[in-house]
Amino acid sequence: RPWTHSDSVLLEKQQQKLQPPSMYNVILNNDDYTPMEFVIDVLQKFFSYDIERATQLMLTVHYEGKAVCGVFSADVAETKTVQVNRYARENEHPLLCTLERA
Ligand code: TYC
Repeated sequence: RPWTHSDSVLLEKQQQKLQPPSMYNVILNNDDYTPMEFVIDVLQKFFSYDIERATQLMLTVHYEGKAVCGVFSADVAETKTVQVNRYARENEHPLLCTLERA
């Protein structure tokens, strides 16, 4: 049977399945009001940092304006971002977590 356009569409779909998922940077952004202790707590709670690394990363955000706190697949990155922003709002802090394509 001759090779058709829909054959090449199918082949392309098959090949896409073999590609690794696109990855996303989860970014923590500085602000003037969120307590340092709260940011350290967030990094331990949602990103499994130990207290030393959490403190170091919090200070990087504080002095540099932002930092990548993790690189995850789209689903995980989106979930973590929503969870962090919800937790910050519940505790009435302006802390902002955002996403960017890695
Ligand atoms: N800049 C904040 C302060 O001085 C601390 C802070 C750090 C806030 C990191 C947000 O993502 C952040 N209390």
